[in-house]
Amino acid sequence: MSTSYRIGLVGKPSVGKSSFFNAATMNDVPEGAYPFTTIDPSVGEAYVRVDCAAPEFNETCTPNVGYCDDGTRFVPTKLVDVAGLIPGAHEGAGLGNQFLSDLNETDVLVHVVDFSGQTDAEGEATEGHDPREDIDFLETELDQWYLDILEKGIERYETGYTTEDDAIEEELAEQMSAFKTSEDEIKRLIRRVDVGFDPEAWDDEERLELAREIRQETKPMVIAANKMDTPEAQTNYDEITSDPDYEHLTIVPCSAHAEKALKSADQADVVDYRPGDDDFEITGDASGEQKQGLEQIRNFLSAYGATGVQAALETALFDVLGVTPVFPGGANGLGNERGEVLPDCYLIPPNSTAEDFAYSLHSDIGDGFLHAIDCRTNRQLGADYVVESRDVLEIITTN
Ligand SMILES: Nc1nc2c(ncn2[C@@H]2O[C@H](COP(=O)(O)OP(=O)(O)O)[C@@H](O)[C@H]2O)c(=O)[nH]1
Ligand SMILES: [Mg+2]
Repeated sequence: MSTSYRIGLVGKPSVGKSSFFNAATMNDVPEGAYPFTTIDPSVGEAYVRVDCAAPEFNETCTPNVGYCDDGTRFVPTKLVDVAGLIPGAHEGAGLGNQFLSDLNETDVLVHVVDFSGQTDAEGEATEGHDPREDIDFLETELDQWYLDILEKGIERYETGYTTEDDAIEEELAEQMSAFKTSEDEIKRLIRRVDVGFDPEAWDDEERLELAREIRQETKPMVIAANKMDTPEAQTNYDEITSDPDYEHLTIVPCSAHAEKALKSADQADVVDYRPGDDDFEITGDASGEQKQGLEQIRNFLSAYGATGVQAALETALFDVLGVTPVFPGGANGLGNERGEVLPDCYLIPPNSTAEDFAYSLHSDIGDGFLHAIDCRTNRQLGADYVVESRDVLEIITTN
């Protein structure tokens, strides 16, 4: 059993969430330039790329899930189209509550922002809207939501629902358990904002600051600067990526339209395109108009390196969340007893040890853990070894 990550697509209406979702999953979800097309959150399977380890062993892999294309593994991950972000969501307006509970189920967010500035705060058509407003809006909204919950925890602590010697981090970790945080993490964040451990002494600003820290830590986020195929978006992108106030953000230039067009053309055998690549080949008959469209996309790819859909997902999972891809293997050959070669690529939490990895395979394997073997070097690794990206590991157990 491997850990399953959920990447949530968020953003105000009409920024291109459904288009991004469809491009990434090629599922059929209604799209349209009007609010609330997607009432229910849509969950689909997307892929993240991992360089396959099999070629290093002169082997050809046989993936159990996902697929391998010329040395690139496409490892499945869950993608959720979280509709319903509107101003005032945390106060329960509109689809707000549903939005927040769906959000709770995600590990990392891709905030889809319409960089063309052609949708206003409510998702209606406009001109010259500053995408920075949308970035700020979502952050503020999430911070308020966290602050509300933080305040409840502080209140409980102060009114003595807890036993006397309970620490504040214990109360807050419990109150914020939906965010998958821990006492240690809360403690570390309280230290980081440097407010001391007596919540009665925290003023409003300090509470908000702490809420913000906890939010950033438990709900990390990438910004997909979407509609980058428009000149307005390109101008905004240049401006925002050189604005020092937005330096701390991870912004990935993106065209959901381009990704979708290439995948559709690939399925129709008009082009040969591997998702995430920086180029494609025209292999079939294309009309003059279609060719022209494809050449425009080719220009986009050479300017931005890719359509950005794959890049946004991978940046979220690997760079922002720090997930580690690891291959279970055998030191005496990669094949298992069923003749499968490197059938799995697991995505495990950052800083997982060899023993953690064993537990993620199966609790029995974790319980019986003796040591791991690095299949590339045949070196023996102890329980505390921190797994590195693309390790190929065999776990040796007592049973
Ligand atoms: N130019 C351009 N338009 C896009 C792109 N992605 C989405 N759109 C358009 O933006 C509008 C809203 O898209 P949709 O996916 O329904 O947005 P959602 O409300 O956030 O799910 C539609 O007209 C899309 O065709 C893109 O990459 N480039
Ligand atoms: Mg939608």
